[in-house]
Amino acid sequence: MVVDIKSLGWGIFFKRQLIESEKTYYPARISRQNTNNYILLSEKGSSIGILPSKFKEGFKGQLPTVGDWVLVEDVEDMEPDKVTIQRILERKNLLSRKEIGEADRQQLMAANIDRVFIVSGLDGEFNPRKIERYLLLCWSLDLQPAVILNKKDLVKNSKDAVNQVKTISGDTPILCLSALNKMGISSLIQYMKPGSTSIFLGSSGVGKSSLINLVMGEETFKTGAVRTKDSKGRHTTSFRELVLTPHDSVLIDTPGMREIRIWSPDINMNRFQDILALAQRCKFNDCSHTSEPGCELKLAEENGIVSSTRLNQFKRLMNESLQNEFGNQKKY
Ligand SMILES: Nc1nc2c(ncn2[C@@H]2O[C@H](COP(=O)(O)OP(=O)(O)OP(=O)(O)O)[C@@H](O)[C@H]2O)c(=O)[nH]1
Ligand SMILES: [Mg+2]
Ligand SMILES: [Zn+2]
Repeated sequence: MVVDIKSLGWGIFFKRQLIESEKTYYPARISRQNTNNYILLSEKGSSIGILPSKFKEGFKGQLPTVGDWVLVEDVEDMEPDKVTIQRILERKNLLSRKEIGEADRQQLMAANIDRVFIVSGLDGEFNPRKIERYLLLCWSLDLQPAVILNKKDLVKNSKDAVNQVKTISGDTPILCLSALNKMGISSLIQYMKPGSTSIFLGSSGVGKSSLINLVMGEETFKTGAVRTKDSKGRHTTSFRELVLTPHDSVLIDTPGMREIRIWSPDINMNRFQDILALAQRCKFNDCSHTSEPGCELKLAEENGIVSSTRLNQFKRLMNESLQNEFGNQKKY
């Protein structure tokens, strides 16, 4: 298999990082993280990447994650498809979350993402609050989301659901699809520009792998019926994996997530610059924007300049980032 590296997402941002002394290395992209090695994709096709010990003992940086570009080197006395990972190239962006169960650890999910597809079912799974949570995650990381409402075949009318999502999603594209009936798949593919990387996120059973299989034109990933009686073993996809589509773009399938927590040190408020500017004009420096006199945000809300929904989203994100700065203290 010979692969055009541009289809894998390679471009000037990464090329600029190459240096003369690393001439014998070549770039590869992390497709999958196994317990003891990585599956990589490069111009040469698929290979197995081994992490040298410099990444292990006392290593303070981050380890490679799915979507990362790494520089690798063929090692002669190794098997032909094995390479060593020498360096992680600087990332365009990083999708991570706060690990569930652990107090304060960042879990890396994927790197170098152009589009996050937030997938929800239109059936019983439909939950605007959950979609909003994913939207906040994307916005806090400056990642571009699109909402997919799948399983359209199961409902007579999807308008209400679309309208509910519209109230919380701003200018985010919303796609109503059915993986079962292959409805809307060509419009989905239009979002996957050649050389771009998209990741599918959402609860287990919403149809992430089914949709990806349709884009791939073949059964790339296992899909499965959701067991409703017990929640054990209901996850069909159990690891993140990056694949090259026949449309010269890259997709990442992920296991369904029950909960998504934002890793607060990474939060940026770019989407809420207008609200931040207004908040600076509040009468009190430590205004909580709830009931204080002279609160500019309250005023803007009353005058319809800022919608209650956006104000709420702003407060929730601020709260997440303050939790990081001041422990668990809540300001909003
Ligand atoms: N009726 C209907 N069923 C669908 C649709 N898309 C997927 N399914 C079914 O939903 C079930 C779950 O689909 P998957 O694609 O495995 O879901 P997933 O999001 O990848 O789930 P995890 O891998 O567990 O996170 C399967 O039985 C699919 O056949 C759809 O558009 N309509
Ligand atoms: Mg799956
Ligand atoms: Zn205020």
